[in-house]
Formats: sequence, structure tokens, C-alpha cells
Amino acid sequence: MSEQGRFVTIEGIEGAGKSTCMQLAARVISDHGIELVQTREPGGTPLGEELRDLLLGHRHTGMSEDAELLLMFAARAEHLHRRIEPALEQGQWVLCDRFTDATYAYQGAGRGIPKDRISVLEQWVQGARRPDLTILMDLPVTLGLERAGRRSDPDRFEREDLAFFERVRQGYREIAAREPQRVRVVDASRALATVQDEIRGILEAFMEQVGND
Ligand code: Z5A
Repeated sequence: MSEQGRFVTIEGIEGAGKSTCMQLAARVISDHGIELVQTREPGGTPLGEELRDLLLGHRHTGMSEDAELLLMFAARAEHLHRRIEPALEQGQWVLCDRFTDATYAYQGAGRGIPKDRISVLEQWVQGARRPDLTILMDLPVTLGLERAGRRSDPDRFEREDLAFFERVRQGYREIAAREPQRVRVVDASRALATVQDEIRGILEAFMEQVGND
């Protein structure tokens, strides 16, 4: 049987540059001859993408916080079952734009849902599965919003106020402080080339480390 693949996630508040840097991260990993599945949350499967539309769209603007949380985990359960676990079992790597850290940051720190309720769902849906490496792209909220604000049609989350995104950022930074081995914080406020150099370095060091394990 082939060796288990590795699970890498990219996190950050909106406008941090995750989507931009996903492309670079995918290239760096693939250039090492590693087979890679590139995906995102919420989403990544047909059902997950439909749930994403419900979560981000404006048909249910007043959705309850618990419904939002449960839909995130419903999408995640499907994603793990259909894509993430099968890929990892075949020895492929999975690169995911957001995962459960986003739930602790947005639904936990942002909306105020207690952490222990989220961790019950995390345990239920994921069992022992956690990302092997997370890159947290951190930057001041105003800069992230300014970058993202160039878009025309804000989604349901993008309509939240500054205070919400400050709590989300703080939530992410607390996770990184608790788990410095897994979560590598990148200062995403710098020029794109500098940010991407640092991400390349983190991924190369990680690949070397797991290659030597
Ligand atoms: N969500 C949740 O609540 N709970 C959960 O469990 C999960 C998700 C999984 C969907 O996320 C929403 O779901 C998200 C949280 C919630 N809502 N919010 N907010 P998403 O990842 O699809 O959406 P997003 O965070 O809004 O993505 P984004 O706005 O596309 O941000 P980004 O991917 O980090 O940024 P980007 O598109 O790569 O870059 C934004 C712009 O900045 C773009 O024009 C770039 O060219 C530019 N850019 C990027 N880097 C730089 C640098 N370094 N300098 C200058 N300009 C730059």
C-alpha cells in the first residue's frame, strides 16, 4: 500500500491572498513530483458546492448561527468522505483553501459559538484527521477588505462589519499561537513576491521534513 499523503491548508481573512497563493503552493508541491488534489471549503464536491452557494449567497441572509455551523460541517463531511480521505489514502497530497480553522475563526470567534460545540462536530466529522500543515496568511483587516473590496458583488460573509473580521483575525492568531508547529503565520501585508517566497520556503522545508520522516 502507498504511503499516506499529506494534508495542507491555507487560511486567512478575506483578501489575504489565499486564492492567489494556492496556485503557487500547488506548483511548488507538484514540481517535487507529488500528486496533488487542489480543493476548497466550503465546497470541493457537488453537494459541497451547492451548500457553498447556500452559505455564501443571499437567499438565506438571516440563517441561524447553528444552521450555518452545521452546513459547514455537512459540506466538510462530504468533502472528507468523497475527496480528501480517498486522495490521502492513495498517497496524494491535498491542498485545501480553508478548512476547520476557518470554522473556529468565523463561526467561533466571529459569530461567538463556543469552541467546545465546534470541537464536538470536528471530532464527529473528522475523527483524528487534522491538517499536517496550515499556512495562515495574516494581515490587517482593513488591508484585506480593501483588496477584496475591489470585487463588485460581496457574498454573505463579506457583508459583515469590521469588528466581525477583527474577531476572525484574532481567532486565527490564537489558533496559530496554540499550534505553532502546524500553523505557520505569513505576514500577507507585504508585496506579493515576498509573500510567495516565504510560502515557497515553508513548503520546501515541510516537504524535506516529511521526506526525512
Ligand atoms: N467560511 C466560514 O465561515 N467557515 C468555514 O468553516 C469555512 C469558510 C470553510 C468563503 O471563503 C467564505 O466562507 C469565507 C469564510 C467562510 N468568507 N469570507 N470572508 P473564500 O475563501 O471563498 O472567500 P474569501 O476569503 O472571501 O476569499 P477571497 O476574498 O478571494 O480572499 P483571498 O483568496 O484570500 O484573496 P485573493 O483573491 O487571492 O486576493 C484578493 C486580491 O488581492 C486580489 O486582487 C489579489 O490580486 C490581491 N492580492 C493578493 N495578494 C496580494 C499582495 N501581497 N499584495 C497586493 N495585492 C494582493
